[in-house]
Amino acid sequence: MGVMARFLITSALPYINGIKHLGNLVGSMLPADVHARYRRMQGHEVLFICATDEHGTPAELAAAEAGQSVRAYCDDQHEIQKAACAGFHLSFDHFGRTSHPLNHARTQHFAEALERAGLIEERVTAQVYSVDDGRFLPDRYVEGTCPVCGYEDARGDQCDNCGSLLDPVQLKNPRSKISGSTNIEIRDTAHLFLRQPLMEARVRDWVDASTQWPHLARSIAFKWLDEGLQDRSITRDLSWGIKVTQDGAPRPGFDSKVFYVWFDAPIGYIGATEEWAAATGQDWQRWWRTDQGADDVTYVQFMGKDNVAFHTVSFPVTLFGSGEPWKAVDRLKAFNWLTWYGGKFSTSGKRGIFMDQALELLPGDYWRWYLLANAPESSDAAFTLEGFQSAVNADLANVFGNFVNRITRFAATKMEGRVPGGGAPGPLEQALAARLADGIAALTAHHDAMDFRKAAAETRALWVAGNEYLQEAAPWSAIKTDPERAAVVVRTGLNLVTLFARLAAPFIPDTAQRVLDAMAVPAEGRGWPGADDASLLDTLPPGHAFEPPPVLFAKIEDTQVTAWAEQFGGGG
Ligand code: B3M
Ligand code: ZN
Repeated sequence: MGVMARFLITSALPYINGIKHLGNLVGSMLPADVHARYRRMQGHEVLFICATDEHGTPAELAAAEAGQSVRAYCDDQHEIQKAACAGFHLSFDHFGRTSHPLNHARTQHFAEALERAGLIEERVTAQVYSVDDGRFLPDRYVEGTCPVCGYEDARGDQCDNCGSLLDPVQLKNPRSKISGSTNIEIRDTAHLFLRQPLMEARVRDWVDASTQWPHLARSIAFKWLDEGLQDRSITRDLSWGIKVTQDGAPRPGFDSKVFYVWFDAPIGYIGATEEWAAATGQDWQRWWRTDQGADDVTYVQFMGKDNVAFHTVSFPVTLFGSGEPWKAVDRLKAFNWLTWYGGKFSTSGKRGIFMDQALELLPGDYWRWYLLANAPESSDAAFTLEGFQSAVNADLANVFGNFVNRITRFAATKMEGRVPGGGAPGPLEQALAARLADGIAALTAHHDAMDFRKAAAETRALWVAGNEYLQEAAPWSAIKTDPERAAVVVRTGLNLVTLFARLAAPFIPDTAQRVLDAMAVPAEGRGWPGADDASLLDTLPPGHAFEPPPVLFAKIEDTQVTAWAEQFGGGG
């Protein structure tokens, strides 16, 4: 085991309103979990943090639709999302809430530090007010006629017809998207503006130095920087959210306003870590304050590409602008979109499978494998039921499941359920050992690089190599003429079972655990194997007792695909 390192891993925070679909899952939380598991298996110290993102207009509107107070709605939805994440074996150290008082306090702390640093300015601006809704309307909740092209369904922030970026007050015949009311006024209202341009040079230098980021992330960050940072309003006329303070007291004139959701959400990574510390008695500052030990932490973030700018520009403006020594992201993995047969997932359009629905059909590992093997990394990727069926039946059932089943059942009957001794490895085993060393080195490199599709492909290739070895060594024939030879092959095969389970554990953790439990592998034997481990095929010593694992995966039948296509809008 090399020197132990420390990894802080965060996934983009899922919005509170509604259970997430499989695209949200594979675009942040799931790959973050794979990486957290991988780093833990290597023996590193890992803190894996996520939370529900609970503020903003969507939460208010969803609660109203559900006939609940916003708080009651968020309380329910947080538990629903937490349960769905558990069903997919997402191993967060803490799954917090941006509505937690600790995040309120931390957000207010940052706003006041930014104000002391001269980066906050209070300004009065003209905003769209809906008299019938009794509220100011956020940009996306104003509709009307585009002043540029005349399109009548333009939104307050952008016209989808001509692409113009708009200010809601420019719309002609404005109407409320919430109620449809046209009883609209333009009213002055005060807001806090974060003077981002003053931090532009500091952020650019940091992005310049962040050479480890993938190209997609760097290009988005530079695009925003090259366009020139703007002063950004960080408060909204909403009642649900984090109250605006000044010097620790309610800010005069802001009692009907809260911080903008994208100001408090990234701070939620810190807030959720403080929740974790409060719940466990651990020290959170050694993860987030570079003056308290966080300088030796590698901070890795996972998100969809639409969140990159907020994480590489806006959030760093907050961290650096505070003038305090906060840990900023070191590595970042951004995903494109998972589509449903090339189109969008849609709750209302009944297109696509959502996390809770998936778990009603099959256990989490089935989905984990296909989503990661087909992850939308360098481009969008389509989820298809046919692709899912093929990955489950070929990779999981036929290659991995069948391998485990064949060798463990053979050994259970012919070797009394114990690892046989005797015989010495021959040329076949030497060739296999060389293949394993190369494969584990390649797989380790793919996990280090967070290349999930490549890591899944290499994991599968190793399973295939194990099947080919068994086919060629054929213990069921050897046992008739050369028991010592048969003993070598069975011993090798049983050790391959545990090795393959360890290598697959970051992807299909529940299955891996069931295999390692059945093989009675002790905890200290479940770490990430080193490519140069000489003992890869001897971790189970002769005489070691085991039970054949249960059948690991059931094949997906064509009738199921047909039924699911009907239910979830498959087939394009
Ligand atoms: N809640 C997810 C999204 O934009 C958003 C991420 C916040 S991470 C601080 O879909
Ligand atoms: Zn237009």
